[in-house]
Amino acid sequence: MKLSNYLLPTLREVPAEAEIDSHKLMLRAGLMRKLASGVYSYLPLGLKVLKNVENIIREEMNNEDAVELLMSALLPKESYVPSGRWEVFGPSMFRLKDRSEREFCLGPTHEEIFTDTVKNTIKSYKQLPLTLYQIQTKYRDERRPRFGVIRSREFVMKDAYSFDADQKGLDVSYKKMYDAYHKAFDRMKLDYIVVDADSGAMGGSGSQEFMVKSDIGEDTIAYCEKCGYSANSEKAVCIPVNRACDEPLKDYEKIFTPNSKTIEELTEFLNSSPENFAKTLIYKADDKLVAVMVRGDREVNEVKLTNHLGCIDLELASASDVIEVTGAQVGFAGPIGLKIDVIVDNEVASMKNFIVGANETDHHFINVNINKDFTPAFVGDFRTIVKGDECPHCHEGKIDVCQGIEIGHIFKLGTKYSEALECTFLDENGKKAVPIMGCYGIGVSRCIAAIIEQHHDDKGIVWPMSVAPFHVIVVSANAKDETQVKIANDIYSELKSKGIEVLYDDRNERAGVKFNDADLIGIPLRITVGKKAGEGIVEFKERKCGDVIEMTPENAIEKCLKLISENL
Ligand code: 9G3
Repeated sequence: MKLSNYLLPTLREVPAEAEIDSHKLMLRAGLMRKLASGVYSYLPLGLKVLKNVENIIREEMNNEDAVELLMSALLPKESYVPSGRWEVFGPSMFRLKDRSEREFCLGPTHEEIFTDTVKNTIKSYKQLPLTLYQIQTKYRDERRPRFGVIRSREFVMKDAYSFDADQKGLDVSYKKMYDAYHKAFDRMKLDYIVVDADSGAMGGSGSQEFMVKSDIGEDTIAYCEKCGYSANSEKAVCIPVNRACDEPLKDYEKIFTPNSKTIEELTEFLNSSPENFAKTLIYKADDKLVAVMVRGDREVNEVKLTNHLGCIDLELASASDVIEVTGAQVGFAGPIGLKIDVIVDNEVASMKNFIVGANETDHHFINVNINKDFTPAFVGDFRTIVKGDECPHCHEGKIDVCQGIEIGHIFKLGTKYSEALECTFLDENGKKAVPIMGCYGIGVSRCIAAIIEQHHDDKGIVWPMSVAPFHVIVVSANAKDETQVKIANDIYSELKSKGIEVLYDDRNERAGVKFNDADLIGIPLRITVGKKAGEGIVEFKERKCGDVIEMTPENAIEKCLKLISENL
């Protein structure tokens, strides 16, 4: 490809909204352009990378006997009604009507569609196991799109769905997908870890996330260096720190705590510490108010709470709701005298003589004790794991945490969707049975951003050979020098004839501009045809190490072929 008739609008500066390196670089290197909030157009270079990432995934999926198809992205409401998800997804689902007022959505995920397809095509156990997949654009109206394609409202996903006759079969299908993901992400040169994850509304018997370690990752990963345990902090089990001193239980008493709304203000006023305080947060679960108590220095884990309550929507109650249910301003809620359920974290259940809000503005109770002074509706693990916690797996190591970007998520679904859609097959005894399902997602466009996050420097992107939009860039230092242009053209043609993806920067630009652009767009190998071209000397440079080596054009071509075949 010759740059003089390509579309590569590189930028020096990017909009301030681009906060993270990959977002800035995808704009600066001319891979994409924003069309609307969370909506991006792929320009030629970005599309080439997208296709390379897709093909790696496609090869590894096919390698594990998965079968590719392509479903519609325009889906009728009727498809989502049997599973109840037409309502569940609420404002996140893009909904529209056709000219006859029939309701549709832009597909956010396709469990129902694939299950319905299998329902209408698979009749016998002999046709199982079957894993189907697609690589397709998904639509989710994210409340807060950010970080470019990492959290966009339109994105490319590989979504696969496995159908087995029994649990054992699912375990085999799941393991095949697990292996395919490892191979695909390894080929993309991603540094990732697999963590136990929450299955959330998906149900099923468990799921795992493939997380790319990154400080800008929205997910928090809890891991144990000692035993290798790793889990999304949404799911990680917390071992309660029992400070159960054997001091005698005292009687609680009300104290005046003017304007001590926050833990800091309260502990300072009472000259105490957060561990002696149990905070009470009022939540609205769907349309029911519930109180949740965790130790003063802990955070409520809303995923664990949602799973326990089985609610669809969970959010902190509004100030007016809090005032109504506690009779006090926000910041003074407590368990004593509340008319709503009080759910208590395990740690609070072992605390003695602790401090709680008095459900009266500017007042707290001290020396409160669970079961003596209030009865919880439920006691369980409702806090979020923190660095330094005891490892819930080996109970010897200490938990550490890091941030991650989720690039893959695989689920053992079970029969939730096959039952909901009455998808059946005849088993070997001729009896009707329901397929056991798994589902497996990869954020394809998100992988591009993750690769850039992990493969860039201060000059720009440093593409791994396996996903690079071009393997070699040929630069003629002076487009007006006939000798240089001829030699550059010959090298370009020779590489092309050998099937190499080569970009020829034949623009009438200063050499410096060309070198900066070559570094910015991150092509792995560069051949510069400059002053010494007439002497049969060109410059060879690998993007990732930066050394410039002089050699003959023939040797430069040989070196490219060798490095490409070694690194693909
Ligand atoms: C929706 C909307 C948002 C969603 C979903 C559906 C997340 C939704 C979970 C999954 C599970 C798996 C198949 C591939 C692997 C992941 N956000 N999820 O289902 F309608 Cl608006 O997507 N789906």
